Amino acid sequence: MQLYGHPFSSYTQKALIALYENDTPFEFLKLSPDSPEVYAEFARRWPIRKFPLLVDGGRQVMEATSIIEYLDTHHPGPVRLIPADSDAAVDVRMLDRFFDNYVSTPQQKFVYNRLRPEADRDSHGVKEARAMLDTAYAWLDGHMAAREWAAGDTFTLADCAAAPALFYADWTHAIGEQFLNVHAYRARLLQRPSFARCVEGGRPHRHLFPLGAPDRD
Ligand SMILES: N[C@@H](CCC(=O)N[C@@H](CS)C(=O)NCC(=O)O)C(=O)O
Repeated sequence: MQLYGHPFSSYTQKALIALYENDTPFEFLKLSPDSPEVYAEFARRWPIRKFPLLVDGGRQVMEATSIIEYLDTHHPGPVRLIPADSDAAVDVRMLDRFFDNYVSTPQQKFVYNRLRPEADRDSHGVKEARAMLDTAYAWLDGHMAAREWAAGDTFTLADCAAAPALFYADWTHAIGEQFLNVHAYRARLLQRPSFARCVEGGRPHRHLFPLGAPDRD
């Protein structure tokens, strides 16, 4: 299998966590200006040009969530990231949507806004994104009060989504000090070996963070 992505990209890390959790063999195809031919093949395969993208022989899978679903179906390992119980899986998928839609998406709004020319910036959109993050942090704090991982006792797809989402969201718009459960969860995610490996992989690229990476984590 081949995974197209970038080590500093949150959604690439989401897929990498799943691969690392089960020690699944794959080749990483880094999207970088140094390898225009890799990017050209990626863009040919997926004109939407959002990464990661997984290629497995004749099959290609877009979207980090779908990549994790695909791995769990076709290359399962000891760590099952989607529960076999279909009702438990509903919760996992619901929480995966929460982290993508209400943490990652507003976080990316800040980043993409900063990358725009000053005259094209969207201050109203950023204000809305900030409010969304605050609401998401508050909801998550209550949700995590009695949980180790997002969907309960075991590490799942939802935690693969949560780890990079909360990692970068806290850099972008700090999680309030009062949200102790969210801070504790983020710290647990940072200690998880699969995500710790992603953080190390991204470390040399911190200068790319458009909002300025803090000197921590
Ligand atoms: N919905 C996609 C989102 C992927 C995404 O936003 N990827 C970012 C990197 S973290 C990207 O491709 N950015 C490049 C761009 O927007 O041009 C997924 O879940 O995989």
